[in-house]
Amino acid sequence: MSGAESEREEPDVEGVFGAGIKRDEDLPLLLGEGTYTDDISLPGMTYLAIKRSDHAHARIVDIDTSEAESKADVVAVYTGDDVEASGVPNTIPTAWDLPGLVQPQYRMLAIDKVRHEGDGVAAVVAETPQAAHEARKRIHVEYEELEAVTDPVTAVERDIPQIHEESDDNIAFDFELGDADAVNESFSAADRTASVTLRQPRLIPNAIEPRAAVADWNDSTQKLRLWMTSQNPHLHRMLLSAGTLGIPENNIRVIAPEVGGGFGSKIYHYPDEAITAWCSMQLGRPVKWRASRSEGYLTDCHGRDHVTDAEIAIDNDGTIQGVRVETHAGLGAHLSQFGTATPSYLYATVLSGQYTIPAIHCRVIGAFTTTTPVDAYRGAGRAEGIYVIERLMDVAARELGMDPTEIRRKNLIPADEFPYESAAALVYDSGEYERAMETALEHVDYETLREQQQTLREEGRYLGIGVANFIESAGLSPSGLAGQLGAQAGGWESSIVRFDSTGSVTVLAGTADQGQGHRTTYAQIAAEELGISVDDVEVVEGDTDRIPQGMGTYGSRSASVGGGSIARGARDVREKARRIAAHQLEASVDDIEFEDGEFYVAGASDRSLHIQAIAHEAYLGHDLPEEMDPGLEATNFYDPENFTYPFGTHVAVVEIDPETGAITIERYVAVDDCGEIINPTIVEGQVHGGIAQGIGAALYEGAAYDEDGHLQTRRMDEYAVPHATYLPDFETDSTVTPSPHNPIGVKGVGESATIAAAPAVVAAVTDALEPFDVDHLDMPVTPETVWRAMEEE
Ligand code: MCN
Repeated sequence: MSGAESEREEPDVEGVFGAGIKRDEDLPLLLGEGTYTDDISLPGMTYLAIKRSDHAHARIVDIDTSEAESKADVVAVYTGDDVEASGVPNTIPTAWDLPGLVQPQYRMLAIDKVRHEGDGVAAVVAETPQAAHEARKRIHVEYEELEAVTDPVTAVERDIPQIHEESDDNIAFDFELGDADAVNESFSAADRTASVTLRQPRLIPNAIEPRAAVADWNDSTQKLRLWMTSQNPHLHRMLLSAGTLGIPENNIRVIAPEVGGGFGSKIYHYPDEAITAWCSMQLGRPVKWRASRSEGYLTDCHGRDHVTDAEIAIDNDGTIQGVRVETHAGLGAHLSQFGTATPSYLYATVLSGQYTIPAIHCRVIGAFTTTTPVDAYRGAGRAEGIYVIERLMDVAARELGMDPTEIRRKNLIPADEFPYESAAALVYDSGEYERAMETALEHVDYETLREQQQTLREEGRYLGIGVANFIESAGLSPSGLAGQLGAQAGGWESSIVRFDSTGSVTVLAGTADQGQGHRTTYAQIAAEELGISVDDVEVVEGDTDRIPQGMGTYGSRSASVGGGSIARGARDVREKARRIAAHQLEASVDDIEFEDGEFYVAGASDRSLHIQAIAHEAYLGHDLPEEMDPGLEATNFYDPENFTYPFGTHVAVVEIDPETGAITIERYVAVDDCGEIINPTIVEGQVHGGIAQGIGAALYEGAAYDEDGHLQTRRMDEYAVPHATYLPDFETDSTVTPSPHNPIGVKGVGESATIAAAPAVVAAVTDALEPFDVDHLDMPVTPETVWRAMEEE
């Protein structure tokens, strides 16, 4: 990556902060030496298969388990009634409350009704996986079928089947943010308005490793060990403890070994991992469960599922006066942990995007449907919100006959207005939006490209240029604010930075990697702060018995919140070491300077001690300052004062084949600003993956249900995950605008490119179709939809 220079001083030790070093984690993974949950093998292991509903909505009349129980090697078969009778709390709790939220009980196995295809109705445990799968087929469930409803708008209309007793209109919440009166006034006062109705289809996460769990309950110690594919082992420990199994937290050890991707889907506390643990508790034997790919498609939380009416009020010179948004958000059959927060606070609060918009109002109706639960998927909430405002910018430009970059440029929040409080209630930390946008436009030589577009149009060729400006709100915080908004968990992160007596360092981090490269970047942070080599730092994540506390990895929070905690902990360690150095060098603490790991007396560089030698002294404990305890480590809890706000501009250039509607992405330019960059190679990898997922949403992906609520896209050959061959070369660049409140100036990056790519690509396609008067096409924009739009002109 090239781009604007960082204001940060060049790192003084090779391979630390800012260096694009190779990922430390890759070699064992490439050699097949990684240990994933399914690799865990324990003596006496049994295997669990979950009988799932093949109806979207039905009353359970009877479950006959006798034939399954009689099969060879079957250890036990359990139904929802058995779980209920065991006396455990049996609730899969939500982690985010909203005013007036309807919260029906979500159990480990259904007992009265099934509410989506894939709802668990029985669990069979056997000596072998084959026996468990065979026996599952011998569980006979009698259903009384009920009507299904898969669309969030239809779901809340009258005379539609009621999914939960607790909600007679299928509405879980009716959320509002912003000032409706101010927006009404802005619409009356503005010269013009423009509007768009858009659908953001359901996306199915496609982590390489399906979800899995291995539970081992020890009856004599009353302790549970649970290996699982988790993005947040401590959160899983907390949710399993009180709400679901009724075991004290300190009797549960959750271990997330290597995790092969998550994209949000492994944040959640699902019934499946919980029932694995419950079965182990019943049997006193280890139990393993592993989802098949199709089982994952039916049960991993989906993303998006929004239907939105959006309007913008603008003056003739392009000045935005107001934005009004109403969204029906499909929540699926049950409330997933952040299923309430994602379409409300994570969505409505970013509707100002990069622009000064005086008045914003957003209403979100959260609707139960008889489908797989919906929760955060890469970019969650922010992706949906930025898509809305960027589509509005394009339709407004069309309405005014302005260039899409001109209306954007006119309304950008100026660099000198930060911190900037938007009308959607967020205070952005820092930004230089124009710099990123102009950098991206220079890369594509925008003016020349527009001229080329005209020339090609005259030849009957349709080039389209799409520009998307985005912000991200990464690292939900501070905890107090999150709590006021309904969060049932904190926004902090925790770590321990520990020297051992031989001078190597262990970082115990509360986040949990699924491919992001934490072991490398965290080592870079600690090495930078302590003046040692990255090779001397070991990073440990994903085990609640080794790492005392943590909140996990999601919302692009690990670098800023987790990394911030590590930097602060390392600084505390360095300060303790400085006091030991002062004592041993017989100088005042204020006279001790630090460089490249060496403490020396100011003006006398021959009197020095290396931090790794001091670590040895700290554990010897023979000669420490009075009243200082031995050891050299620090525990840190870091609760940031605000989110960080990454931003950038992505430009997509497409060509449409007028004969077939086929879309070719000719160029894709991404300029991202994630503050200080810890590792540019890893950041570029994150941007590449993010663009691929954004293009996937724009052009290929989308879960489809039939009218009976059966998932039609239930296999990889039915759900179009973007292949590398579908994607162009990505041209990436960066600008660096540090976050002023983060200890290391970083902002998140993990979701940025997904947020930007979908609106950039859709904008490019609609731009290509301008001669056909097409303002908007819903995702996924396929050759068929393009062709039809051209034909209908
Ligand atoms: N980084 C950096 N400099 C910065 C910011 C980040 O070097 N200024 C590095 C970080 O240290 C980290 C990586 O980039 O190694 C991503 O950091 P961050 O943006 O903090 O995101 P998280 O680590 O919290 O990861 C979560 C984010 C999310 S929310 C999804 S979804 C997603 C994503 O990461 N899922 C992924 N990227 C993924 N990448 C892989 N391979 N697999 C997933 O499941």
